[in-house]
Order: sequence, then structure tokens, then C-alpha cells
Amino acid sequence: MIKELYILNGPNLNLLGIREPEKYGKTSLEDVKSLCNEKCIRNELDLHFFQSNFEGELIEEIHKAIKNACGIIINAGALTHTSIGILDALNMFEGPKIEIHITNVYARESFRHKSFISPVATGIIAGLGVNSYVLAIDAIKELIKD
Ligand code: CA2
Repeated sequence: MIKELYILNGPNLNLLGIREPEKYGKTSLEDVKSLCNEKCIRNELDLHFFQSNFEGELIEEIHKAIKNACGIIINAGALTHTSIGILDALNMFEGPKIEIHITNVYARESFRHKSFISPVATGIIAGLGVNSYVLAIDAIKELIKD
């Protein structure tokens, strides 16, 4: 079976492009999915794109990734700053995993400066708008090449 690239999105990211465009931009999550899909096709990767507002659903998706994925890109949203469950699940995934953020979390409130998942991330991309997603696909492609 061809392995897939899992791109996982946490709470409230379904509202991308609809609310707070001055902070998160005008691109919808559906548009982000299309951009990622184009990039994956060019890089011969199969995309699995997922969003949930529920921590447990995201953890279950990471469990599926352990079997099926060549890499994980995760924007865990606010769960980045709170979730040991997501940290533990990501820790079990042995392939490359990139933590991404649309905004520069270090230029924002101090509670966003702590990430529970950074210690197990292969790399982190933040502050580049939705381009953070596209750049992370390049990073995964580079990390999985022979
Ligand atoms: O910058 C990011 O990508 C964040 O992961 C976004 C999270 C935030 O809690 C993190 O600190 C940084 C929030 C996602 C909320 O998404 C919205 C999108 C549009 C409108 C309102 C919320």
C-alpha cells in the first residue's frame, strides 16, 4: 500500500477564512486542502487531510497515521499548548512530523509560547500564513527521500 501524508488540523481551523481574516488570512481550510493537494500531486504524495474540534478524534487519526502515513504535518491549534495526549500519540509515530502554525505564535500571547508537541516534532514552521502548510510538504518530501 502507498503511504499517505497526513495533514491534521485542530480546533477552530474549520473557521479559517471566515472569522478573524486579519489574523489568519482569507483562505478557507477547503482552499488550504486544495493547495496541499496540488503540492502533493507534484511531489507524488497521497494526501490525507483531516480537521477536528475534538482532541480524541485527532489522537485516533494519529493512531491511523502510525499504520498508514509516511509523514505527519500537524496544526493542532490551541491543543498545541495543552495536549499531552497529542504529544504521546505523536511520539509513537516514527516518521517525520512537522508542527505548523499559520501565525507566529512567539509574537502572540505568552500562553502560545509553550508547545507540548515541539519536543517530538522533527521541525516547526510558523508565521508564514497558509504557506506554512505548503512549505511543510516540501520538508516532508525532503525528509523521506532515499
Ligand atoms: O497560528 C496557528 O496556526 C495556531 O495554531 C492557530 C490556533 C491558535 O490557538 C494557536 O495558538 C496558533 C487557533 C486556530 C483558530 O483558527 C481560527 C481560524 C479562523 C478564525 C478563528 C479561529
